[in-house]
Amino acid sequence: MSSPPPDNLAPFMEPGRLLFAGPCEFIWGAAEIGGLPPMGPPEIAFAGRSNVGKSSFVNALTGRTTLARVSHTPGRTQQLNFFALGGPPGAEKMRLVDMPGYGYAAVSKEKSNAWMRLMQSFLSGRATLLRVFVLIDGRHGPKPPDLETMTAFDRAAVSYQVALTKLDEVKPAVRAENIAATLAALVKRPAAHPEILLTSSRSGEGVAEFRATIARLLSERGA
Ligand SMILES: Nc1nc2c(ncn2[C@@H]2O[C@H](COP(=O)(O)OP(=O)(O)OP(=O)(O)O)[C@@H](O)[C@H]2O)c(=O)[nH]1
Ligand SMILES: [Mg+2]
Repeated sequence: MSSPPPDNLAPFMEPGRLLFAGPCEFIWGAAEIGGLPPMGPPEIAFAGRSNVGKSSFVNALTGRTTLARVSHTPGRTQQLNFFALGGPPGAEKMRLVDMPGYGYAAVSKEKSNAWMRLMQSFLSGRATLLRVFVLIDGRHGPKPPDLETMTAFDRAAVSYQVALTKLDEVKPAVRAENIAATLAALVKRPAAHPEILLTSSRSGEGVAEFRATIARLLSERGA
């Protein structure tokens, strides 16, 4: 938290803070492909293995504790949850989309296949989707399901950026190793953003930089 943001992010720290300073409201839950909300303002989505901390991070970004439901038990989030940010629902500046996790064996194959189809259909057919953030557990670095997901995004040309989570629990040596392994896994991935985000929703590490990254993304797309 103490190190300054990279130069290219510095101008977006304040716009990022402001974007997330206002209200953020749950607007829509989609449990099936036909149930997606009509496209509107730009969207960003959160993907990652079950229990990696997606819903917790949505809460950390928006400064809430109970906006997105969090659980010790993997498989908590069971639909695509849409949140309106930067304005009242209907006039929001953008939307955040919290998604179910992948790679959790205790969720029935049938259910997890249905979630995967739902996510694939959303991610590949959404003109208003700016970027998917792929959250990877910073305690372990990328695992096979993470690599498979990134490969699927590369093939479908879904633009994504990786963030490491739960870094409050990671000792410096392991942290350096897992950062290196993550960067190595991103080389030659055409749809991957080259920079990774280092985060913890518990300590607040990287939250301000994440907000700035989103503000920069909005400004790049002229939104
Ligand atoms: N130490 C630590 N634990 C965290 C952090 N973020 C989340 N957790 C814990 O990780 C568990 C899972 O968090 P969730 O936010 O529900 O994870 P999720 O990725 O949304 O999980 P699914 O919805 O099941 O895919 C909870 O017990 C959280 O308290 C973090 O930054 N640090
Ligand atoms: Mg969740």
